[in-house]
This record gives sequence, structure tokens and C-alpha cells, in this order.
Amino acid sequence: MEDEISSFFESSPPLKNMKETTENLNQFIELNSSSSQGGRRIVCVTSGGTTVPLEQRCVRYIDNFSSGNRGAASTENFVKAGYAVIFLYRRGTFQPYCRSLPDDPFLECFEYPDKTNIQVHKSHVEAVKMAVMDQQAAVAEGRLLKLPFSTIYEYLQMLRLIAMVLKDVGPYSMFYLAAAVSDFYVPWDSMTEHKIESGSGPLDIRLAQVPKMLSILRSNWAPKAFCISFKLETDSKILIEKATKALQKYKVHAVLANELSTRKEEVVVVSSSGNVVVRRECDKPESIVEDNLIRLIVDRHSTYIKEYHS
Ligand code: 9Z3
Repeated sequence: MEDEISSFFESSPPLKNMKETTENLNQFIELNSSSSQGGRRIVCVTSGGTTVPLEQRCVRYIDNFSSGNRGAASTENFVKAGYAVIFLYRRGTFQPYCRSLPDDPFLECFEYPDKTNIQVHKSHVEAVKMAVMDQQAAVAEGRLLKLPFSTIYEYLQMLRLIAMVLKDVGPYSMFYLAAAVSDFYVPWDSMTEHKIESGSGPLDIRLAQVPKMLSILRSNWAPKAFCISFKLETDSKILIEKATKALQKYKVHAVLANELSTRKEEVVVVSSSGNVVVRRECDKPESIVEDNLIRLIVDRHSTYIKEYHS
């Protein structure tokens, strides 16, 4: 497995902003782990689906479903709970603090009363005000670092980089892996450079398996970090069994099991201390499942830190 992982990284196209990203990460971690900030806990939240390019000069790609809503909502809740968040997100997916803004059509939020003024439409004032205030506060306090990715190559290289720079934060760091990561891909060196020609009948593509990085994240990249992964299924009958297997195989601290159609209503936290069902509070229209979910995860992280020191 280690060989497969090394060859995946060796053959990946290098990250474009590697130097700048590493500098930003180091600054962010230094700021948040300094004693003046009380040594904040730091969580890396991954969000959105990874793409698998079919051509090096990519025109076509395979994608994994994820709107990014879970990652964005969880990020807001982690910031509220006092964490600093590295938000590793798929370009174009939901962003923290923007979930309640209309995205279609976003411009309807605004009106243009005269040539020199632009203002927010009355019906959206509250939502825009909250979004701007909360986002600006999180950024000004140095609690939110956003890093975008598109492809599986970018995602895994960035995840490894983040794990490496978070190593010294030890048990105060957390990985909350909500991104929907491709299981299959086309290895870069066997991928055609130019757009695949059409017109010559059906296309056969052989996809290789993406090496599972969770085990190496746990054993090697960030062994002291608290680690939460997700299991997504469309068949509820196999969900808990699959999540339990993942818990044992990857030795993460909990697997959050969700079914595609009910993911906004219910998540099951599967861990060695048993399974806990977390639900959205149906009697409160504003309530989201992440409110209760992140509260529980933060509690579990606190217990982990205490046990680590005893
Ligand atoms: C999840 O299960 C997330 O909760 C969702 C969130 C992607 C369902 P949205 O972004 O949806 O709010 O629209 N993420 C992990 C999905 C995944 O690919 N898990 C792998 C698996 O199930 C393990 S890494 O095998």
C-alpha cells in the first residue's frame, strides 16, 4: 500500500501554489497555536467532491457528488466553538456564512436606487449582514483559512501538506473529512494529453483505484490528531455495517454515517463507544443537523485531549 501511495504522489502533477500555500498554512498555525491566542484547537474541514480528469489538458472529468453544505455548515459551528478552521474546499461549492444567501440569482439581493449607490434589498438585509459580519470576524481573528482544490491530485497533496504542518499541534488538531473523495482515477502518466477525440465509437476507460490515504494519515502523517471520517451510502441497509468496517480498518476516532437522501436530517456517529444518532431539531425551522453534530464532536475531542494527557 505504501508503494501505491508513493507512486500516486510521485506521478501527480505538482501543486501550483505550493510555496504560497505552505507559507499561509505555517502563518495560520503559528498564530493560532501561540499562547496569546490561548493555543486554539485547529480543525481541517474538507468539503465538496474531487474531480478525476480524463485528459491532462482537461476538458472532461468524472466528479463525486457533494454540494459542500456539510463542510460549510460544520466550519461555521467549529468557529463558533472556538476552533481555528482550515477549510479545504472544492472550488465553486458552498462557502461558510453564505448558505442562507440566495445563489440563484444572487444579484437579486441588491438594488441600484441611483447612479452612485448600491444597496441590499430589504428582504435580504438580515442574511447579508450576518454573512458579512460573521465571515469578516472569523477572518480578522485569524480563525479561517480557505484553501481551494478541484482534482483528486490537488486534494490529496493538500491534505498531506496540511497534515504535515499540523503535526506539532498534536492532539489539539482535528481532521473532519467531509469531502466526497473519488475512489477511482486515471493515473496522470497514463492519461492522454489532449482532448479525447470523439467520432470513433464508444469510449473505454480503465480507472485505477485511488490508494486509501486514511490509514497513512492516521499512522504516519498526523498520528496524534483526532480524526473523523464520513461514510456515505444510498442504501440505508448497508450504511452502519460499512461505517463500522471503516472505523476498524482505518482506526479513525469516529465515522459519521449518512445516507444521501436523509443527510440533512440525520447522521449516525459510529465509534468504539457505540452508535449515536444525531438529528436536526425538526420543531425549529432554523436548526441544522451540524449544530448538534459539532457539539458532540467537540465534546469527544475534549475527552480525547484529556485522555491523551493522562
Ligand atoms: C459525506 O458523507 C458528506 O456528509 C456528504 C455531504 C458528501 C454526504 P453535501 O456536501 O453532502 O452537504 O451535499 N462525505 C464523505 C463521502 C465519501 O466519499 N466518503 C467515502 C466513503 O463513503 C470515504 S472518504 O467511502
